[in-house]
Amino acid sequence: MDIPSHLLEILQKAERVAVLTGAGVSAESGVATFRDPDGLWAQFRPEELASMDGFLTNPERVWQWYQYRRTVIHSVQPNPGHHALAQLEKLYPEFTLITQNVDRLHQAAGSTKVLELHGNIVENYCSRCRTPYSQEIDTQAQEPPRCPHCRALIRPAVVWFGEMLPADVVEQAEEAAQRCHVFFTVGTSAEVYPAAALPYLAKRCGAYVVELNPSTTAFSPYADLCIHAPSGQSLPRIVELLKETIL
Ligand code: BJW
Ligand code: ZN
Repeated sequence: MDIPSHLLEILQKAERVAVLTGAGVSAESGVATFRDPDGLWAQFRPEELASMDGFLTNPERVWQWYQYRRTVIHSVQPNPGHHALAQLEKLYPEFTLITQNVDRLHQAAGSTKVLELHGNIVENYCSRCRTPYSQEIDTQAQEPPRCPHCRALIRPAVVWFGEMLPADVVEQAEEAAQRCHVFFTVGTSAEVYPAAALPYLAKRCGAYVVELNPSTTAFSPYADLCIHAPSGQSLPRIVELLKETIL
């Protein structure tokens, strides 16, 4: 895998770096992506499992799907890509890690500040009164519990299709995209908005935008540089070379 020397020169000079990650970053940990041929949406219908309509139509089915994914996520570890991003954070005075992932593997790898655009799969909240229920739910339960305050169904703390993303998180992500000198878009198909708009925003605001993905995406034609390799390989190599040039 070739890491062009001009990328290292740009990274050496940069003071502000932002990174957007997607499901591909966790693929090498054994977490399925969504839109790859072996991804979750090849097996399951997104509108049935990742929407409020789907949840209200069949709460048990949706709850069991999330319980299954929770057991997968509890059994996996961060991979070299996650660890490299945790190291990259330490090299810059201003570093922003924005993720669409709900698996918390960035935090497990040691990233200290992670902007979670699509929430997380660990916690829950009441679908009516929005009372948060953080990790107090029995992961073996086969149907969603009811909120003790209002008796409505408790749901996973993820963002489903048609739902607004947390406004404060989006605001911080957009600010980072606007301010950064280098923006990485890593392991995402760049198809789901508003997250997919961030690399375009960064580019419009003058950042050098690098895509790390084994495949071509909707954003690839607009990237300044595409490195077609698994992020568990490209990210550690970039960090290794950067450390060599800085020291
Ligand atoms: C590797 C690799 C390796 C493999 N290394 N890489 C029409 C046009 C525009 C927008 C819309 C539209 N119709 C509706 C919308 C809005 C909608 C949307 O964008 N839909 C598009 C699909 C068209 N967005 C929303 O609804 C969002 N809310 C919103 O817009 O609110 C305003 C609004 C309100 C009311 C009405 C309309 C608008 C919410 C989006 C929520 C997304 N939720 C999910 C599920 C989260 C919970 C859960 O996990 O169950 O988030 S969907 C799913 O997709 C998940 C992901 O975070 C998200 C993005 O996927 P990601 O991460 O990119 O994964 P993949 O699988 O797509 O790609 C993996 C990539 O990895 C691939 O490129 C591989 O090549 C690569 N890869 N191995 C590196 N080893
Ligand atoms: Zn409630």
